[in-house]
Amino acid sequence: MSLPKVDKIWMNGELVDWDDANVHVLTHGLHYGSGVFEGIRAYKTPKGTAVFRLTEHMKRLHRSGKIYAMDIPYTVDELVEATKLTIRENKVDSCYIRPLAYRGYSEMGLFPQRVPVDVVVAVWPWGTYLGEDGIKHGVRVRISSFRRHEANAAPPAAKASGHYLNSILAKQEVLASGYDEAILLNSEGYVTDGSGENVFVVRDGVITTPPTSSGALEGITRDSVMKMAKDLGYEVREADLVRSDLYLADELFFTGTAAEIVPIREIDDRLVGEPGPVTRKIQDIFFATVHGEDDRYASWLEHV
Ligand code: PPE
Repeated sequence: MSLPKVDKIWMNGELVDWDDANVHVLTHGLHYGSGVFEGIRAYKTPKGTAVFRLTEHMKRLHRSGKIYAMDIPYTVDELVEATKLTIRENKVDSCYIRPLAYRGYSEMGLFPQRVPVDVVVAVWPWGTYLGEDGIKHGVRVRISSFRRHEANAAPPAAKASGHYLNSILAKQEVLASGYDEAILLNSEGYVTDGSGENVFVVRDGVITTPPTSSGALEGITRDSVMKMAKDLGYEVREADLVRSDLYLADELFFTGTAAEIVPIREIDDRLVGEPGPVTRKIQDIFFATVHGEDDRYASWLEHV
């Protein structure tokens, strides 16, 4: 997927031309993955463009930085304003938003505390990550042979650039065999999440998702879906799941900012089937919310 260009990227407090938003090849983050990032979406609503849970995402960016003892030189509020400015300036009414804070250029080596932290916020129009057909009919998923990195190796609670090498291994592996997405188990064999999505299981009307202690990211879509599902009257649990819990599910779906709400129609060559009623209800309420057509969660929309 090539990047659709817009005009400007916010870089360390200034809007610079898209083509000038470059870094030196000796940037620390490029060598060691020493960065933390976010993925956020803005949607067109009847009241103008709104960013879904923008403040929550910027808080998570700060939490990711804290885990790596990396002070982000802009407050959550400043990053919120920078994002709104970048969206307005580029005149996009819906877009994906990628804030990134990374160790910049000054020194090499594994003690980065003196290396400055650079911050960028880029936006671009980006269709749903796993495709429109995936949203409608579901995706084919395989459990990767690569395990999720554990909390005492690289804490999955940090959405850190270097961590995504693990997801890349998993995704490359399953795409090479013709599947659409990977799910990773942790070293104990419990389900964590997808390469870039949280996972939910529906069985006998009960909705379950792995706890963050499994190694699953504390997803903001995950949190939103848990709240919505409870409000719809479903019992929602956070519990450890093994792979056969996926095989025996009535319904399975992914949640994530880039992917949105994606049904899983096949897992390890076992049929789950066309998206079921619970998944459909969650999709309906989620898409209505982000498009400003359902006022119940209007406080999650931050207008630009
Ligand atoms: N797990 C992982 C590993 C993950 O990367 C994401 C987001 C999620 C769960 C869902 O979290 P949330 O977006 O807060 O609901 N992945 C981001 C980056 C994806 C990418 O491939 O790049 C995203 O969806 O923006």
